[in-house]
Amino acid sequence: MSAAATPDRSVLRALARRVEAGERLTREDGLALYAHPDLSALGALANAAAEARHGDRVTYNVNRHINYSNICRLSCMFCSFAKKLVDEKGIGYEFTMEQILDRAREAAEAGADEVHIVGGLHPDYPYSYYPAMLRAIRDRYPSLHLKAFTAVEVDWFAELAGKPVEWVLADLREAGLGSLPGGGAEVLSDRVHRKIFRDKMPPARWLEVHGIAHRMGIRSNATLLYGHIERVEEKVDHLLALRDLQDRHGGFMTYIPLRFHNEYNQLKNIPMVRGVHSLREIAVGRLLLDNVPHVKAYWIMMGLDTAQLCLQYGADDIDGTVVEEKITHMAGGTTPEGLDEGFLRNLIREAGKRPQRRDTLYNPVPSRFEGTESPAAAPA
Ligand code: V47
Repeated sequence: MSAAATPDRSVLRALARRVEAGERLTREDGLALYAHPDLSALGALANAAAEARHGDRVTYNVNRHINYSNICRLSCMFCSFAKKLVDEKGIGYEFTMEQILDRAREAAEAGADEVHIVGGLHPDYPYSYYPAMLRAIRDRYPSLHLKAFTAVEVDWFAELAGKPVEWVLADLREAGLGSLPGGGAEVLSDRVHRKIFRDKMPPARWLEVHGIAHRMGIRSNATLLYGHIERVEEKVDHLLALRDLQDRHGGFMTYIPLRFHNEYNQLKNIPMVRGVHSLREIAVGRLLLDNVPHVKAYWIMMGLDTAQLCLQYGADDIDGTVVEEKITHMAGGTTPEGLDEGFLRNLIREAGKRPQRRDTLYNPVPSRFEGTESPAAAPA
């Protein structure tokens, strides 16, 4: 092993003492965590931080994604989902309201607790389409929590309505909105914004929209898109910006690092990062974001094996059953589009953790599997 790769355990031991004492980590600490060569020691520290909060519990939900249309006025270089026109093969598509409601019905009939609704920035839909969609789902299937619309969509709706974001969020909440998903943050860096998502709203606006939601009592999630052109300092600054906003209003529930997928988009020459990279993202996120309760290993983007390992590296949530997913799968994703609840629980048990079904807001939900599983680890 070269001198540069020799793990400097004293750095991590010193950090561990500070984490245990409840001390906040600095930007320099964040850089040191990203650079630290002993990944398993870093994982153990992050796992201890997760267990201090959650014990051995790992949560998941029974949910369904509805990507209502991928027609989008933006052209982000990392995105394979967005299309300009509806086509016969359905690569560019618009679900009818009936197709949306069919999916919501299937979710309700399957006993789901949540539908996760996001789409492109459609250039022609009027503002009224969006609250009407929520209202139609809510009125028919009131048991479903509607986690809907990224900050980017909300900002676009404000432009369409000619109203402030506060007004839009209040109107959507009235129509059934339960919370906001964490998408659209990409990397909160002006450089990365300029280079690969310049026509999307700027990073400061993403933070502003979430801050407004939090002030109004609407909870949300936060993502980081990693594994493309971003620099380590930019990821640390991204995490610190989330931590700072969380200090102010406390509305983030979950941090979700998203692994970039490179097929059918303008960044196809960048090789996709592998498992060890994802493990580090989870561990660093857990340690730097001392005020965000949950860290999610999104199995759809990480892959099942890596997501499962992440449960020993600081993640305490593995997302949900999903059922139908387009954003990752149009970019070459190879995971299944959905998993059943029993499978998710086994993934968690095999990782040495205790599965707990939850709703969107992390309240425990009883599972039909409870009491039927053997206490030993799940089948190999
Ligand atoms: O906003 C787009 C990202 C996000 C690609 O809040 C890509 O619980 C990888 O935000 N490769 C949508 N990622 C997904 C998302 C999400 C997923 C699961 C749970 C939650 C939650 C949120 O996917 C987009 C964008 O950042 N994305 N293209 C790509 N090629």
